[in-house]
Amino acid sequence: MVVLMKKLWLVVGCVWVVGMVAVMARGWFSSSSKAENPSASSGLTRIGFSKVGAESDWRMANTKSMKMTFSEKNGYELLVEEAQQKQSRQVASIRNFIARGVDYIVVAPVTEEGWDDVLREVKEAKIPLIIVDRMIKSASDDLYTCWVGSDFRKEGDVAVQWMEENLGRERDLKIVHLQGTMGSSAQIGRTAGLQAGLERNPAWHVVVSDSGSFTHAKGKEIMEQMLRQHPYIDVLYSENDNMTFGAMEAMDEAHRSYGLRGEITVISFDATQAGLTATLQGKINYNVECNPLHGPRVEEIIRRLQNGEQPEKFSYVDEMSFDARHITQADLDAREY
Ligand code: GYE
Repeated sequence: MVVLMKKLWLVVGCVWVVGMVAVMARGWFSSSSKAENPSASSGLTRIGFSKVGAESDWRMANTKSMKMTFSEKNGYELLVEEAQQKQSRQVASIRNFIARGVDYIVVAPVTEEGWDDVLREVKEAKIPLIIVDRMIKSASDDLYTCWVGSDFRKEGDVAVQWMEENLGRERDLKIVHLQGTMGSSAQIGRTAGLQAGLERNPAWHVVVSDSGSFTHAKGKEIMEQMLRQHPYIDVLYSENDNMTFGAMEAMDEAHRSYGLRGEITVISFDATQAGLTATLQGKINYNVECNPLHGPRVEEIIRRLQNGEQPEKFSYVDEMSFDARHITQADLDAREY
């Protein structure tokens, strides 16, 4: 009996030792493959993401890309706060992320100005801050780790170059200009491209320029007014696809023709699924891509930081553009967003 008990204790002891070794090994492997400084309790890298809002298809695709990349399965806990296009809400979110002690803060800023104070607070808290999509203007580049996004000025230049080559530089063009959220990099860059085109081509005129805040509803509202006030319009230069869709609705309702076979030439930005569909249908003449799939790009930056490497301070995404006369179904099929 005593011998039997001794054997039983031996077996129990062995099972316990093997179990402990397995648990320790698991902990060691998971911490070495995740963040350098993962949040103690969960073992996940915690990321606070402050997004602009839900104003456009582009934004939806951007949010989806971030959520898919920074999933629990991939070793992250992503805290997403949406700001309804208000900077004050973004500042509050960033303070909240500091208070919660996240490992990284990612901000897609609504406008460029007014960030210095909160950036200093992030710096003092020693949390790396990655800016994505739109840019900020700050007293010093040292107030954030790095930025990744689009060259919005180049997007505007590409659109204007197409107008010069296809509509003519001598023509008396009457242009309706639908602007995005005023003070956002996407608006500033795309507007600057048009502005430069106007300076180069004195025959071109902007009949009205107004901000539709990148939304369908506002794009429609402004275009309705413009169509009532201006019987002759040659070009709609709309700074994103969603405002373009709103303007298209207004033009349909007012029985005004547009696109490849119409009176008004339509220039748009983003080239989302829906935007490219309208381009393939000949409703948008020229669509300049703006790529929202930043999740993997931000992850790469975080990976570098975790490895003690210094990521590029500014990284621009390569982008394309689509002409309704040349776009194919294959271009649309290849679109991921
Ligand atoms: O073009 C627009 C969105 O900042 C690049 O914001 C982004 C812009 C995008 O609402 O659709």
